[in-house]
Amino acid sequence: MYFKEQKFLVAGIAKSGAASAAFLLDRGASVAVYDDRAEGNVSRSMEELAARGARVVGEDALPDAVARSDVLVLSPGIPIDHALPVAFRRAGKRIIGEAELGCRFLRSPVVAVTGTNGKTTTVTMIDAILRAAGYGSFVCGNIGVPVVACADRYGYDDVAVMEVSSFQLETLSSLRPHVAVITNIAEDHLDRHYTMENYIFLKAKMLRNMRESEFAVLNRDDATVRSFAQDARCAVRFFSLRERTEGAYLYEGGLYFENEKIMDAAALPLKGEHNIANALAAICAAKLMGAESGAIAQALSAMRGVRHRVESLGAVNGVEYINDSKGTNVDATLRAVSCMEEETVLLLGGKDKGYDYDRLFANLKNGRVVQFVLYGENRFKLLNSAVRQNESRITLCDGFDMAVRIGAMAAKPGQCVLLSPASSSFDAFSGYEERGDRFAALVAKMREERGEQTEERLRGG
Ligand code: UMA
Repeated sequence: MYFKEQKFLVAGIAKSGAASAAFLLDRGASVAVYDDRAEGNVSRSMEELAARGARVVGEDALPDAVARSDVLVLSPGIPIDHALPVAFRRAGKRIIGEAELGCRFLRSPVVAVTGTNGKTTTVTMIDAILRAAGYGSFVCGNIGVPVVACADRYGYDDVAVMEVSSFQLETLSSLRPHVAVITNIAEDHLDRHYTMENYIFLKAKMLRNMRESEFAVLNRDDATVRSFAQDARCAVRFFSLRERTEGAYLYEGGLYFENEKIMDAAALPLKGEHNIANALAAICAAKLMGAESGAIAQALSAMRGVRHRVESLGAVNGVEYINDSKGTNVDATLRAVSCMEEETVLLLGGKDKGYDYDRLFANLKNGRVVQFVLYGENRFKLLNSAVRQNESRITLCDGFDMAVRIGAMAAKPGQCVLLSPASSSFDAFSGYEERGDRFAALVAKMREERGEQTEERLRGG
């Protein structure tokens, strides 16, 4: 990539775009920056980049910017059918994602993790294991750290544990991990990718550049993920909760890697069957990277939950509040509910991603959920599904704060209020983190109103 001879337009100036623009400016490239919503933090970032030599482009100047630029660097949050990439494609010009730019310059070997659910937990587990085993491991990608921001910071002796989303895979072609993990595939992001075929195609893209000396770690219990083995040109290992397989598996309560017992499943602090699957995926990846079994057991036994993923916020008035703001699809919410030991009031809603919520209500019919509080932009779609499933334990409201208050009123001491919305947050928040933080702030306010002390409890996600 010839930085000084090409003109770059960077679109979407949040974390990814700001890091991409800074990376390019550092190399003396000509950089223009654009965002559909140039306000707040975004406009502050744009000002900082302008002070370093970037040209800030407004909507009116976009056609001219497209004509003057050679390469569009796209943030993962901007869909590939947005008018700007479409204009670039029409003009026969290149489009790359932030992760693509990062992967072209990242020197460290990569352990990449994709899938619908469990990515962040699995990445966190692999990183913890590798660090316990003495590797210079770091996390990057969809977990909140742009890949491009790591390119200069880490070297050949480090290991990048990269969370890769389907959004990033749209514009990613140079990724060639040493180990690639695919956790599972369920319905997600259909508002962006339109069909399951497109979504599965993107997930499969992660293995495309891999060859004999590299390893795919696939979920054997997931038919779609298992089928990726057929076309893989790299070596394949599996992980399974159900059968002894070539790779990592659960057998008589133990977590095994190819006939060697690594630890008891009961020693995992993170609860739920899905977390055993995440741990098996992590064990398999770590073993293929050469980690010692002792380091694996030690790191997994010390694992704490991931923020916004079935995270206990403690109790107020005898009701425990659980933040699973990261539960943005139906499967994630079903997994979160499966972790609940008490009767649960479930807060559901936000921006629809094209889901079939009938499946959600059908699966929760005879479980621990005692009340559903539906809120947000998609509340009527949720309500229609609930009615179709003869679900009557429902309260409907508009905003998020009201939903939390209603949840608190509905729950009795000894029960839980679980925020696991099965929807994205973008109807009212900048992301799931902001929504989870708002939930935590509202719980803290209720605690303060009652004059109670904080009581943290580990639950794990
Ligand atoms: N924007 C536009 N036009 C649009 C859409 C967005 O101009 O049509 C602008 C917004 O105004 C905003 C910027 O683009 O300023 C947002 O870009 P972004 O959404 O890519 O935000 P980043 O902060 O760069 O975060 C991205 C990932 N976000 C998304 O994929 C939506 C983060 O994943 C990731 O952690 C970060 O890069 C670092 O790699 C978040 C996520 O929600 C956690 N991911 C999805 C998920 O996990 O389900 C895929």
